[in-house]
Amino acid sequence: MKIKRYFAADMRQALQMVREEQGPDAVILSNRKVEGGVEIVAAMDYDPAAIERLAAGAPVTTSQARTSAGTPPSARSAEVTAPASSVGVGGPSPGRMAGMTASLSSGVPNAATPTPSRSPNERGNKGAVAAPSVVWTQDPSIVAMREEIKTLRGLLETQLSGLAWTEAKLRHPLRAQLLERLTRLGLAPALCRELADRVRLENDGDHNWRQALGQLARRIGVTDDDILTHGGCVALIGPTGVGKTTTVAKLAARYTLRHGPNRVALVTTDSYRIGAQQQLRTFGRILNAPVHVAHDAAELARVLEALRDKSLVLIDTAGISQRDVRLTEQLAMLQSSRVQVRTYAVLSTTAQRAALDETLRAFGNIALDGCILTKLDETASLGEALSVVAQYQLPVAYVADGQRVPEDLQPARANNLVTRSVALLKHAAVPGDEAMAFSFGSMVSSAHG
Ligand SMILES: Nc1nc2c(ncn2[C@@H]2O[C@H](COP(=O)(O)OP(=O)(O)OP(=O)(O)O)[C@@H](O)[C@H]2O)c(=O)[nH]1
Ligand SMILES: [Mg+2]
Repeated sequence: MKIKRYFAADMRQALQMVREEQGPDAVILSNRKVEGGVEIVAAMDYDPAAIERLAAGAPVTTSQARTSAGTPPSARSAEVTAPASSVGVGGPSPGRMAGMTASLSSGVPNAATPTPSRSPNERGNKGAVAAPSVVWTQDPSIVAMREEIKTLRGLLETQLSGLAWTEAKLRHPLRAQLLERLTRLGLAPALCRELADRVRLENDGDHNWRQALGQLARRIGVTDDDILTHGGCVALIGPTGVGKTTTVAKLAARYTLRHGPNRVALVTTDSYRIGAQQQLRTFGRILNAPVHVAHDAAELARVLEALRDKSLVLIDTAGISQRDVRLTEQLAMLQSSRVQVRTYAVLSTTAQRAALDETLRAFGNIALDGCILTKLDETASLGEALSVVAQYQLPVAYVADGQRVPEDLQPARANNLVTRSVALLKHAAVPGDEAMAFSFGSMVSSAHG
Protein backbone atom coordinates (compact mmCIF):
# COMPACT_ATOMS: atom_id res chain seq x y z
CA MET A 1 0.00 0.00 0.00
CA LYS A 2 1.35 3.41 -0.93
CA ILE A 3 0.29 6.38 1.14
CA LYS A 4 0.84 9.93 0.17
CA ARG A 5 0.04 13.31 1.66
CA TYR A 6 -0.88 16.22 -0.63
CA PHE A 7 -0.98 19.93 0.16
CA ALA A 8 -2.67 22.42 -2.13
CA ALA A 9 -4.28 25.82 -1.98
CA ASP A 10 -7.78 24.39 -2.27
CA MET A 11 -9.61 21.07 -2.38
CA ARG A 12 -10.04 21.10 -6.14
CA GLN A 13 -6.29 21.40 -6.72
CA ALA A 14 -5.51 18.76 -4.12
CA LEU A 15 -7.92 16.27 -5.67
CA GLN A 16 -6.50 17.08 -9.09
CA MET A 17 -3.01 16.19 -7.78
CA VAL A 18 -4.24 12.90 -6.35
CA ARG A 19 -6.00 12.00 -9.58
CA GLU A 20 -3.00 12.87 -11.73
CA GLU A 21 -0.52 10.93 -9.62
CA GLN A 22 -2.47 7.98 -8.28
CA GLY A 23 -5.25 7.68 -10.82
CA PRO A 24 -8.97 7.12 -10.22
CA ASP A 25 -8.43 4.12 -7.89
CA ALA A 26 -6.78 6.16 -5.16
CA VAL A 27 -8.57 6.10 -1.82
CA ILE A 28 -8.85 9.35 0.13
CA LEU A 29 -8.08 8.50 3.71
CA SER A 30 -8.48 11.99 5.17
CA ASN A 31 -8.82 15.63 4.27
CA ARG A 32 -8.55 18.73 6.39
CA LYS A 33 -7.91 22.43 6.29
CA VAL A 34 -4.38 23.46 7.20
CA GLU A 35 -2.66 26.79 7.26
CA GLY A 36 -2.42 28.05 3.72
CA GLY A 37 -4.65 25.43 2.14
CA VAL A 38 -5.88 21.89 2.48
CA GLU A 39 -4.21 18.58 3.12
CA ILE A 40 -5.34 15.25 1.67
CA VAL A 41 -3.96 11.85 2.55
CA ALA A 42 -4.51 9.30 -0.19
CA ALA A 43 -3.61 5.66 -0.60
CA MET A 44 -3.00 3.50 -3.62
CA ASP A 45 -3.41 -0.30 -3.56
CA TYR A 46 -5.50 0.26 -0.46
CA ASP A 47 -5.63 -2.83 1.69
CA PRO A 48 -8.50 -2.74 4.23
CA ALA A 49 -7.33 -6.07 5.71
CA ALA A 50 -4.02 -4.46 6.60
CA ILE A 51 -5.82 -1.64 8.33
CA GLU A 52 -7.89 -4.19 10.28
CA ARG A 53 -4.77 -6.12 11.25
CA LEU A 54 -3.31 -2.92 12.57
CA ALA A 55 -6.46 -2.15 14.46
CA ALA A 56 -6.22 -5.60 16.04
CA GLY A 57 -2.78 -4.71 17.32
CA ALA A 58 -0.60 -6.53 14.78
CA PRO A 59 3.11 -5.67 14.93
CA VAL A 60 3.98 -2.51 13.10
CA THR A 61 7.20 -1.77 11.29
CA THR A 62 8.64 1.67 10.88
CA SER A 63 7.72 3.75 7.92
CA GLN A 64 9.94 5.09 5.24
CA ALA A 65 9.17 8.74 4.79
CA ARG A 66 10.30 10.82 1.93
CA THR A 67 9.37 14.46 1.80
CA SER A 68 9.50 16.34 -1.46
CA ALA A 69 12.08 18.91 -0.51
CA GLY A 70 11.94 22.16 -2.33
CA THR A 71 8.35 21.78 -3.38
CA PRO A 72 6.38 24.93 -2.60
CA PRO A 73 4.04 24.53 0.37
CA SER A 74 1.06 25.46 -1.78
CA ALA A 75 1.40 22.27 -3.81
CA ARG A 76 3.57 19.63 -2.28
CA SER A 77 3.20 16.02 -1.26
CA ALA A 78 4.86 13.57 1.09
CA GLU A 79 4.97 9.89 0.23
CA VAL A 80 5.11 6.82 2.39
CA THR A 81 5.53 3.39 0.87
CA ALA A 82 4.19 1.05 3.46
CA PRO A 83 4.05 -2.71 3.67
CA ALA A 84 0.51 -2.10 4.84
CA SER A 85 2.00 -1.13 8.13
CA SER A 86 3.11 2.43 8.32
CA VAL A 87 -0.41 3.62 8.81
CA GLY A 88 -0.99 5.42 12.00
CA VAL A 89 -3.85 7.52 13.07
CA GLY A 90 -4.32 10.50 15.22
CA GLY A 91 -7.53 11.26 17.05
CA PRO A 92 -10.62 12.10 15.06
CA SER A 93 -10.68 15.53 13.50
CA PRO A 94 -13.77 17.31 12.24
CA GLY A 95 -12.40 17.49 8.71
CA ARG A 96 -12.41 13.76 8.15
CA MET A 97 -14.65 12.40 5.45
CA ALA A 98 -17.59 10.10 6.14
CA GLY A 99 -16.43 7.11 4.12
CA MET A 100 -12.98 7.12 5.65
CA THR A 101 -11.98 4.55 8.19
CA ALA A 102 -8.67 5.87 9.44
CA SER A 103 -6.31 8.78 8.88
CA LEU A 104 -2.55 8.94 8.99
CA SER A 105 0.22 10.18 11.17
CA SER A 106 2.89 8.30 9.39
CA GLY A 107 5.96 9.98 10.73
CA VAL A 108 6.00 12.38 7.80
CA PRO A 109 7.02 15.84 8.90
CA ASN A 110 3.91 17.91 8.95
CA ALA A 111 3.73 21.44 10.12
CA ALA A 112 0.00 21.32 10.48
CA THR A 113 -0.01 18.31 12.82
CA PRO A 114 1.55 19.02 16.19
CA THR A 115 3.97 16.25 17.17
CA PRO A 116 2.72 14.57 20.33
CA SER A 117 5.07 14.86 23.29
CA ARG A 118 6.96 11.65 23.96
CA SER A 119 7.27 9.74 27.17
CA PRO A 120 10.74 9.54 28.82
CA ASN A 121 11.10 5.99 27.55
CA GLU A 122 10.38 6.95 24.01
CA ARG A 123 12.83 9.84 24.19
CA GLY A 124 15.55 7.51 25.40
CA ASN A 125 15.08 5.20 22.47
CA LYS A 126 16.54 7.58 19.89
CA GLY A 127 16.60 5.43 16.77
CA ALA A 128 13.10 4.07 17.08
CA VAL A 129 10.16 5.63 15.35
CA ALA A 130 7.10 5.49 17.56
CA ALA A 131 4.87 2.66 16.42
CA PRO A 132 1.79 4.24 14.95
CA SER A 133 -1.55 2.86 15.92
CA VAL A 134 -4.93 2.89 14.28
CA VAL A 135 -7.79 4.49 16.13
CA TRP A 136 -11.16 3.81 14.50
CA THR A 137 -13.13 6.96 14.43
CA GLN A 138 -15.96 7.13 16.93
CA ASP A 139 -16.68 10.77 16.25
CA PRO A 140 -20.42 11.00 17.11
CA SER A 141 -21.17 13.15 14.09
CA ILE A 142 -19.58 10.56 11.77
CA VAL A 143 -21.32 7.66 13.49
CA ALA A 144 -24.65 9.49 13.15
CA MET A 145 -23.91 10.28 9.51
CA ARG A 146 -23.18 6.59 8.78
CA GLU A 147 -26.48 5.58 10.39
CA GLU A 148 -28.32 8.17 8.35
CA ILE A 149 -26.72 6.96 5.12
CA LYS A 150 -27.66 3.38 5.99
CA THR A 151 -31.29 4.40 6.60
CA LEU A 152 -31.41 6.40 3.37
CA ARG A 153 -29.93 3.48 1.48
CA GLY A 154 -32.57 1.14 2.90
CA LEU A 155 -35.34 3.57 1.95
CA LEU A 156 -33.95 3.95 -1.54
CA GLU A 157 -33.68 0.20 -2.03
CA THR A 158 -37.30 -0.27 -0.89
CA GLN A 159 -38.48 2.46 -3.25
CA LEU A 160 -36.53 1.04 -6.16
CA SER A 161 -37.73 -2.52 -5.50
CA GLY A 162 -41.32 -1.19 -5.41
CA LEU A 163 -40.86 0.60 -8.71
CA ALA A 164 -39.16 -2.41 -10.29
CA TRP A 165 -42.00 -4.72 -9.17
CA THR A 166 -44.70 -2.33 -10.47
CA GLU A 167 -42.90 -2.14 -13.80
CA ALA A 168 -42.41 -5.93 -13.96
CA LYS A 169 -46.15 -6.41 -13.40
CA LEU A 170 -46.97 -4.03 -16.24
CA ARG A 171 -44.41 -5.32 -18.71
CA HIS A 172 -44.48 -9.06 -17.92
CA PRO A 173 -47.81 -9.76 -16.18
CA LEU A 174 -47.66 -13.55 -16.70
CA ARG A 175 -44.20 -13.81 -15.23
CA ALA A 176 -45.17 -11.53 -12.35
CA GLN A 177 -48.22 -13.71 -11.64
CA LEU A 178 -46.02 -16.81 -11.63
CA LEU A 179 -43.46 -15.22 -9.29
CA GLU A 180 -46.29 -14.24 -6.95
CA ARG A 181 -47.62 -17.81 -6.76
CA LEU A 182 -44.15 -19.28 -6.25
CA THR A 183 -43.47 -16.76 -3.48
CA ARG A 184 -46.68 -17.89 -1.75
CA LEU A 185 -45.19 -21.39 -1.57
CA GLY A 186 -42.54 -19.96 0.76
CA LEU A 187 -39.73 -20.55 -1.71
CA ALA A 188 -36.57 -18.45 -1.57
CA PRO A 189 -36.58 -15.47 -3.97
CA ALA A 190 -33.59 -16.84 -5.90
CA LEU A 191 -35.33 -20.20 -6.43
CA CYS A 192 -38.59 -18.47 -7.52
CA ARG A 193 -36.64 -16.55 -10.11
CA GLU A 194 -34.76 -19.62 -11.29
CA LEU A 195 -37.97 -21.64 -11.69
CA ALA A 196 -39.74 -18.79 -13.50
CA ASP A 197 -36.76 -18.46 -15.84
CA ARG A 198 -37.08 -22.12 -16.81
CA VAL A 199 -40.74 -21.85 -17.74
CA ARG A 200 -41.64 -21.15 -21.35
CA LEU A 201 -44.40 -18.68 -20.56
CA GLU A 202 -47.72 -19.07 -22.34
CA ASN A 203 -50.84 -16.99 -22.14
CA ASP A 204 -52.29 -19.34 -19.55
CA GLY A 205 -51.42 -18.77 -15.90
CA ASP A 206 -52.30 -22.34 -14.84
CA HIS A 207 -50.13 -23.86 -17.54
CA ASN A 208 -47.20 -21.70 -16.41
CA TRP A 209 -47.85 -22.69 -12.79
CA ARG A 210 -47.84 -26.42 -13.61
CA GLN A 211 -44.60 -26.01 -15.58
CA ALA A 212 -42.95 -24.24 -12.64
CA LEU A 213 -44.08 -26.94 -10.20
CA GLY A 214 -42.62 -29.57 -12.51
CA GLN A 215 -39.34 -27.66 -12.46
CA LEU A 216 -39.47 -27.50 -8.67
CA ALA A 217 -39.98 -31.29 -8.44
CA ARG A 218 -36.93 -31.72 -10.67
CA ARG A 219 -34.85 -29.63 -8.27
CA ILE A 220 -35.63 -31.95 -5.33
CA GLY A 221 -33.49 -35.08 -5.11
CA VAL A 222 -34.58 -38.18 -3.18
CA THR A 223 -32.71 -41.29 -2.00
CA ASP A 224 -35.41 -43.88 -2.81
CA ASP A 225 -35.90 -45.52 0.58
CA ASP A 226 -32.17 -46.34 0.78
CA ILE A 227 -31.91 -46.80 4.57
CA LEU A 228 -34.73 -49.33 4.82
CA THR A 229 -33.66 -51.06 1.61
CA HIS A 230 -29.89 -51.33 2.12
CA GLY A 231 -29.39 -50.98 5.87
CA GLY A 232 -25.79 -50.18 6.92
CA CYS A 233 -24.56 -47.84 9.57
CA VAL A 234 -26.64 -44.67 9.64
CA ALA A 235 -26.29 -41.59 11.86
CA LEU A 236 -28.97 -38.93 12.28
CA ILE A 237 -27.78 -35.45 13.17
CA GLY A 238 -29.67 -32.23 13.66
CA PRO A 239 -30.61 -29.41 16.00
CA THR A 240 -32.43 -30.01 19.28
CA GLY A 241 -35.94 -31.42 19.24
CA VAL A 242 -36.32 -31.94 15.49
CA GLY A 243 -37.27 -35.60 15.90
CA LYS A 244 -33.97 -37.52 15.61
CA THR A 245 -34.73 -40.11 18.32
CA THR A 246 -38.34 -40.57 17.16
CA THR A 247 -37.12 -41.06 13.57
CA VAL A 248 -34.51 -43.59 14.74
CA ALA A 249 -37.33 -45.53 16.42
CA LYS A 250 -39.54 -45.30 13.32
CA LEU A 251 -36.72 -46.54 11.05
CA ALA A 252 -35.79 -49.36 13.45
CA ALA A 253 -39.40 -50.52 13.73
CA ARG A 254 -39.99 -50.40 9.97
CA TYR A 255 -36.76 -52.24 9.24
CA THR A 256 -37.71 -54.97 11.72
CA LEU A 257 -41.16 -55.25 10.16
CA ARG A 258 -39.65 -55.57 6.68
CA HIS A 259 -36.54 -57.70 7.32
CA GLY A 260 -37.33 -59.62 10.52
CA PRO A 261 -36.14 -59.43 14.16
CA ASN A 262 -32.62 -59.16 15.67
CA ARG A 263 -31.13 -57.28 12.72
CA VAL A 264 -31.16 -53.76 14.16
CA ALA A 265 -29.04 -52.15 16.87
CA LEU A 266 -29.30 -48.64 18.28
CA VAL A 267 -26.43 -46.46 19.44
CA THR A 268 -26.59 -43.06 21.10
CA THR A 269 -23.80 -40.53 21.38
CA ASP A 270 -25.97 -38.25 23.52
CA SER A 271 -24.20 -38.01 26.83
CA TYR A 272 -25.22 -34.39 27.37
CA ARG A 273 -28.91 -34.56 28.15
CA ILE A 274 -30.43 -36.34 31.11
CA GLY A 275 -33.08 -38.70 29.82
CA ALA A 276 -31.78 -38.90 26.23
CA GLN A 277 -30.35 -42.39 26.72
CA GLN A 278 -33.44 -43.48 28.61
CA GLN A 279 -35.67 -42.39 25.71
CA LEU A 280 -33.71 -44.58 23.28
CA ARG A 281 -33.56 -47.47 25.74
CA THR A 282 -37.35 -47.41 25.99
CA PHE A 283 -37.66 -47.66 22.19
CA GLY A 284 -35.00 -50.41 22.18
CA ARG A 285 -36.94 -52.41 24.75
CA ILE A 286 -40.19 -52.12 22.75
CA LEU A 287 -38.42 -53.11 19.51
CA ASN A 288 -36.27 -55.74 21.17
CA ALA A 289 -33.14 -54.05 19.78
CA PRO A 290 -29.90 -53.66 21.81
CA VAL A 291 -28.98 -50.08 22.79
CA HIS A 292 -25.37 -48.93 23.23
CA VAL A 293 -23.95 -45.65 24.47
CA ALA A 294 -20.76 -44.16 23.04
CA HIS A 295 -19.23 -41.30 24.99
CA ASP A 296 -16.33 -40.60 22.65
CA ALA A 297 -14.85 -41.50 19.27
CA ALA A 298 -12.88 -44.50 20.57
CA GLU A 299 -15.94 -45.95 22.25
CA LEU A 300 -18.07 -45.40 19.14
CA ALA A 301 -15.47 -47.19 17.01
CA ARG A 302 -15.45 -50.13 19.44
CA VAL A 303 -19.25 -50.32 19.54
CA LEU A 304 -19.58 -50.20 15.74
CA GLU A 305 -16.92 -52.91 15.31
CA ALA A 306 -18.82 -55.10 17.76
CA LEU A 307 -22.09 -54.56 15.86
CA ARG A 308 -20.80 -55.64 12.45
CA ASP A 309 -23.21 -58.59 12.42
CA LYS A 310 -26.23 -56.26 12.50
CA SER A 311 -27.62 -55.24 9.12
CA LEU A 312 -28.84 -51.82 10.33
CA VAL A 313 -27.12 -49.80 13.03
CA LEU A 314 -28.85 -46.52 13.77
CA ILE A 315 -26.84 -43.84 15.58
CA ASP A 316 -28.86 -41.23 17.44
CA THR A 317 -26.80 -38.13 18.18
CA ALA A 318 -27.17 -35.35 20.72
CA GLY A 319 -29.35 -32.48 19.63
CA ILE A 320 -26.93 -29.59 19.57
CA SER A 321 -27.58 -26.09 18.36
CA GLN A 322 -25.72 -25.21 15.19
CA ARG A 323 -23.98 -22.48 17.18
CA ASP A 324 -22.74 -24.81 19.93
CA VAL A 325 -19.03 -25.58 19.88
CA ARG A 326 -19.76 -29.18 20.96
CA LEU A 327 -21.22 -29.80 17.51
CA THR A 328 -17.75 -30.18 15.99
CA GLU A 329 -16.98 -32.79 18.64
CA GLN A 330 -20.05 -34.84 17.68
CA LEU A 331 -19.37 -34.60 13.94
CA ALA A 332 -15.69 -35.55 14.38
CA MET A 333 -16.78 -38.58 16.40
CA LEU A 334 -18.90 -39.88 13.50
CA GLN A 335 -16.12 -39.37 10.99
CA SER A 336 -13.38 -41.03 13.03
CA SER A 337 -14.82 -44.54 12.91
CA ARG A 338 -13.35 -47.19 10.57
CA VAL A 339 -16.84 -48.51 9.89
CA GLN A 340 -18.44 -46.44 7.15
CA VAL A 341 -21.19 -44.27 8.61
CA ARG A 342 -23.78 -42.65 6.36
CA THR A 343 -24.98 -39.38 7.83
CA TYR A 344 -28.41 -37.78 7.37
CA ALA A 345 -29.46 -34.37 8.63
CA VAL A 346 -32.85 -34.28 10.34
CA LEU A 347 -34.58 -30.99 9.54
CA SER A 348 -37.86 -29.75 10.92
CA THR A 349 -40.07 -28.26 8.22
CA THR A 350 -41.42 -25.84 10.82
CA ALA A 351 -38.04 -24.08 11.01
CA GLN A 352 -37.38 -20.79 9.25
CA ARG A 353 -35.32 -20.80 6.08
CA ALA A 354 -32.48 -18.89 7.73
CA ALA A 355 -32.30 -21.43 10.58
CA LEU A 356 -32.27 -24.39 8.17
CA ASP A 357 -29.59 -22.70 6.15
CA GLU A 358 -27.51 -22.01 9.25
CA THR A 359 -27.84 -25.65 10.34
CA LEU A 360 -26.64 -26.99 7.01
CA ARG A 361 -23.77 -24.52 6.93
CA ALA A 362 -22.74 -25.73 10.39
CA PHE A 363 -22.63 -29.29 8.99
CA GLY A 364 -20.41 -28.04 6.15
CA ASN A 365 -17.45 -30.18 7.26
CA ILE A 366 -19.30 -33.44 7.06
CA ALA A 367 -20.41 -35.12 3.83
CA LEU A 368 -24.16 -35.54 4.22
CA ASP A 369 -25.81 -38.44 2.40
CA GLY A 370 -29.23 -36.86 2.59
CA CYS A 371 -31.80 -35.44 4.95
CA ILE A 372 -35.03 -36.42 6.66
CA LEU A 373 -37.77 -33.79 6.80
CA THR A 374 -39.91 -33.95 9.93
CA LYS A 375 -43.05 -32.33 11.31
CA LEU A 376 -44.79 -32.00 7.96
CA ASP A 377 -48.05 -32.36 9.92
CA GLU A 378 -47.28 -29.18 11.86
CA THR A 379 -45.81 -26.89 9.24
CA ALA A 380 -47.70 -24.09 7.55
CA SER A 381 -45.41 -24.11 4.51
CA LEU A 382 -42.95 -26.49 2.92
CA GLY A 383 -41.29 -23.91 0.69
CA GLU A 384 -38.60 -23.02 3.24
CA ALA A 385 -37.35 -26.60 3.58
CA LEU A 386 -37.64 -27.29 -0.15
CA SER A 387 -35.64 -24.14 -0.96
CA VAL A 388 -32.84 -25.21 1.34
CA VAL A 389 -32.63 -28.82 0.07
CA ALA A 390 -32.65 -27.49 -3.50
CA GLN A 391 -29.97 -24.94 -2.69
CA TYR A 392 -27.69 -27.51 -1.00
CA GLN A 393 -28.61 -30.25 -3.51
CA LEU A 394 -29.33 -32.45 -0.54
CA PRO A 395 -31.47 -35.48 -1.40
CA VAL A 396 -34.45 -36.09 0.86
CA ALA A 397 -34.57 -39.65 2.21
CA TYR A 398 -37.78 -39.70 4.29
CA VAL A 399 -40.53 -37.43 5.46
CA ALA A 400 -42.10 -37.67 8.91
CA ASP A 401 -45.56 -36.30 9.50
CA GLY A 402 -46.53 -37.20 13.02
CA GLN A 403 -45.43 -38.66 16.32
CA ARG A 404 -46.65 -42.21 15.83
CA VAL A 405 -43.98 -44.91 15.66
CA PRO A 406 -43.66 -46.37 13.04
CA GLU A 407 -46.65 -45.14 11.02
CA ASP A 408 -45.67 -41.50 10.50
CA LEU A 409 -42.67 -41.99 8.22
CA GLN A 410 -42.62 -42.32 4.43
CA PRO A 411 -39.87 -42.49 1.82
CA ALA A 412 -39.62 -39.07 0.18
CA ARG A 413 -41.04 -38.54 -3.31
CA ALA A 414 -40.35 -35.23 -5.05
CA ASN A 415 -43.82 -34.98 -6.62
CA ASN A 416 -45.52 -35.68 -3.29
CA LEU A 417 -43.48 -32.98 -1.59
CA VAL A 418 -44.50 -30.45 -4.24
CA THR A 419 -48.15 -31.51 -4.11
CA ARG A 420 -48.12 -31.22 -0.35
CA SER A 421 -46.49 -27.83 -0.56
CA VAL A 422 -49.27 -26.66 -2.93
CA ALA A 423 -51.94 -28.14 -0.63
CA LEU A 424 -50.64 -25.92 2.16
CA LEU A 425 -51.23 -22.86 -0.04
CA LYS A 426 -54.79 -22.53 1.17
CA HIS A 427 -53.37 -21.55 4.56
CA ALA A 428 -50.83 -19.15 3.07
CA ALA A 429 -51.53 -15.45 2.94
CA VAL A 430 -51.41 -13.81 -0.48
CA PRO A 431 -48.25 -11.68 -0.47
CA GLY A 432 -49.09 -7.99 -0.69
CA ASP A 433 -47.37 -5.69 -3.17
CA GLU A 434 -44.95 -4.55 -0.48
CA ALA A 435 -43.85 -8.11 0.30
CA MET A 436 -43.57 -8.92 -3.39
CA ALA A 437 -41.52 -5.79 -4.02
CA PHE A 438 -39.16 -6.80 -1.24
CA SER A 439 -38.94 -10.35 -2.57
CA PHE A 440 -38.51 -9.06 -6.12
CA GLY A 441 -35.62 -6.88 -4.92
CA SER A 442 -33.92 -10.03 -3.59
CA MET A 443 -34.61 -11.86 -6.86
CA VAL A 444 -32.93 -9.06 -8.78
CA SER A 445 -29.96 -8.84 -6.40
CA SER A 446 -29.51 -12.64 -6.41
CA ALA A 447 -29.44 -12.50 -10.20
CA HIS A 448 -26.59 -10.00 -10.07
CA GLY A 449 -24.87 -11.56 -7.08
N1 LIG B 1 -45.84 -33.44 15.08
C1 LIG B 1 -44.71 -34.13 14.99
N2 LIG B 1 -43.96 -34.32 16.08
C2 LIG B 1 -42.82 -35.02 15.95
C3 LIG B 1 -42.39 -35.55 14.72
N3 LIG B 1 -41.19 -36.18 14.92
C4 LIG B 1 -40.92 -36.04 16.24
N4 LIG B 1 -41.90 -35.36 16.86
C5 LIG B 1 -42.01 -34.97 18.27
O1 LIG B 1 -41.01 -33.99 18.54
C6 LIG B 1 -40.58 -34.09 19.88
C7 LIG B 1 -39.06 -34.24 19.91
O2 LIG B 1 -38.72 -35.45 19.29
P1 LIG B 1 -37.35 -36.19 19.56
O3 LIG B 1 -37.34 -37.40 18.71
O4 LIG B 1 -37.12 -36.37 21.01
O5 LIG B 1 -36.38 -35.10 18.99
P2 LIG B 1 -34.78 -35.12 19.05
O6 LIG B 1 -34.31 -34.46 17.83
O7 LIG B 1 -34.29 -36.49 19.32
O8 LIG B 1 -34.55 -34.20 20.32
P3 LIG B 1 -33.15 -33.99 21.12
O9 LIG B 1 -32.56 -35.34 21.32
O10 LIG B 1 -33.58 -33.32 22.37
O11 LIG B 1 -32.33 -33.11 20.26
C8 LIG B 1 -41.28 -35.32 20.45
O12 LIG B 1 -42.42 -34.87 21.16
C9 LIG B 1 -41.71 -36.10 19.23
O13 LIG B 1 -42.85 -36.89 19.46
C10 LIG B 1 -43.21 -35.32 13.56
O14 LIG B 1 -42.90 -35.72 12.44
N5 LIG B 1 -44.34 -34.60 13.76
MG1 LIG C 1 -33.05 -37.21 20.88
